Amino acid sequence: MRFTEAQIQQYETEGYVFPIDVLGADEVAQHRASLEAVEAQNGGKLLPAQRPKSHLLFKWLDDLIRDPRVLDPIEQLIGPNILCWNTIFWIKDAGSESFVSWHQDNRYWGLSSDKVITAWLALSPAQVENGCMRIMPGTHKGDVLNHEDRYDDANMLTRGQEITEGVDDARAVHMPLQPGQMSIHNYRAAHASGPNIGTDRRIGVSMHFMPVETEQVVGEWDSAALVRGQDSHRAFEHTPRPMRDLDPAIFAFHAKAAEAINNILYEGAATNTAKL
Ligand SMILES: O=C(O)CCC(=O)C(=O)O
Repeated sequence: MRFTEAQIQQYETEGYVFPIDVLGADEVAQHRASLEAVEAQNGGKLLPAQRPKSHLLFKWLDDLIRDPRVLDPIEQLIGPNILCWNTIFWIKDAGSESFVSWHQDNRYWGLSSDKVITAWLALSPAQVENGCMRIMPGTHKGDVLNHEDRYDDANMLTRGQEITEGVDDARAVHMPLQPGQMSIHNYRAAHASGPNIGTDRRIGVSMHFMPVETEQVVGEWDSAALVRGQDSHRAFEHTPRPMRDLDPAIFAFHAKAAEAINNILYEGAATNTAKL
């Protein structure tokens, strides 16, 4: 899939594009089953430490971040040499109050580039009633807005960080997706999502892509997968590839990489509530 000129223009001016067809129904079913098999080993939920850098835990996800159906449109926006910094699951069970407050990711990720793109792929329906993402058009072009740490247990963000002013809910755009579709947004764009009052789980996985010239300016050590092209910059250690789901050969690398991200996300916070 390649973006049309109109989609590229939409991304530049509004900061997002959706929906983009990526996976067929069989692939969605297989990936969801793989995820739910790991959840079943832990009583029905991923462990907190299994949410970040999850391409090191799920082989299909490590393949997906290199899949031309995902990368071809990303390359049109950020060029041919691409790193995937992180992959995170965002799961809201049916009836769950979990939500995501309005935030901009460039405030927290310690990445030097303005070009970082989040691709958010749905493994179940992500509709308004089960808490699909909402985005504030154009906020990727402005300043970083003021955020406050609110530490709400139902908030899926590390510190419950929330933009205190500059967001007008009436202008927000919902980004509903069918299973197998993805949205993309610039990580500077303010986004949020509500609770799941639907009857199915809302399962999404986000993949964060950036040009190889990007640097980590908060953490001393960080890692990323080289998913396309060459990395002449080598600012991030390249992540090893799992041979299968939960490949024990790279458990230690995953633990180190997840902890590094956790420390970056909590930098300057009063409390680190993650249980890695
Ligand atoms: O899944 C959600 O509702 C929010 C995801 C998010 O904040 C992100 O991918 O950056």
